[in-house]
Amino acid sequence: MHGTPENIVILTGAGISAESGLNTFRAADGLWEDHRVEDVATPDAFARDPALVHRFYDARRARLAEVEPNAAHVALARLDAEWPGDLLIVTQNVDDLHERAGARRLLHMHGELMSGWCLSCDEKFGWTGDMGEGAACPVCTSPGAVRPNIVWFGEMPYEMDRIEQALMGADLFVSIGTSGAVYPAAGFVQTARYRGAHTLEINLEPSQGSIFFDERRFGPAGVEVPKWVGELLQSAQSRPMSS
Ligand code: BV8
Repeated sequence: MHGTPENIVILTGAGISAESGLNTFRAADGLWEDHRVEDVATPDAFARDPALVHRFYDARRARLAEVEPNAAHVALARLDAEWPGDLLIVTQNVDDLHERAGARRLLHMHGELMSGWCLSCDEKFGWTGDMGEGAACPVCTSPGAVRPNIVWFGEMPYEMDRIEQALMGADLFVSIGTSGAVYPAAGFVQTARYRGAHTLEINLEPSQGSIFFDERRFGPAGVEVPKWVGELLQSAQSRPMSS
């Protein structure tokens, strides 16, 4: 059994938002909100049919108003508030449920539904409501140059330096609700292992990288994450104060 950790990195994926009512990416039929991923989540798709891609993201952004964070988001926000060491939640999700649960030490490596990016002036900004093709940039006012601030396939995820830094210093890496199908996120467990971190996977079923984890807990995030957070905070309370 490993000791009580100091510095924690937590990776989350669509599975942590499933119990809030948001669809995950890889339903049985491999479709995602009735679309093939390559038809809506690539720069080519956007160049080919911007209206379709805007409809896809506008629908998902509107859905956010109908859902709430679940017990897993709330438990991570509590851990974030109470953990004395370093802690970083790296989410692949583009929903705002971690923030709405109160998480602060958080970054969205694949962008956010509630954000836009102007291709004229390159500014990024908050966005609520539909975007559509003709949206005007709130910064440079040019019409029709605003795209979803989402990292599509083939695009570079955000804040990779900060993520690598956190992984280099972590002694505990926890992956929650992700299939381990998409890189570079799916490779973070390797970096953590290489640095000697203890690795824990919490998922409904084994992910594609399950064999790389020292410890695995299977079940719904809404049940397993609060349990894990409770145990971790309990063990931290009972350890001698680190000098
Ligand atoms: C990059 C935003 C390089 C979109 C997303 C071969 C060909 C082409 C490309 C590649 C290739 N090999 C590797 C690549 C790169 C590619 C990639 O990895 N492709 C895969 C498919 C092979 N990666 C990229 O393109 C990345 N960029 O590599 O750039 C580069 C380098 C230099 C300069 C420029 C560029 C960018 C990837 C980001 C793509 N964008 N999202 C949007 O959201 O609209 S990815 C999208 O899928 C999500 O963001 C998420 O990251 C990803 C994986 O989804 P998951 O979150 O894991 O969800 P999933 O449904 O898959 O799984 C859910 C899990 O939860 C399941 O395991 C399930 O069991 C579990 N679960 C369900 N319910 C519950 C639960 N668990 C607990 N409780 C529950 N209740």
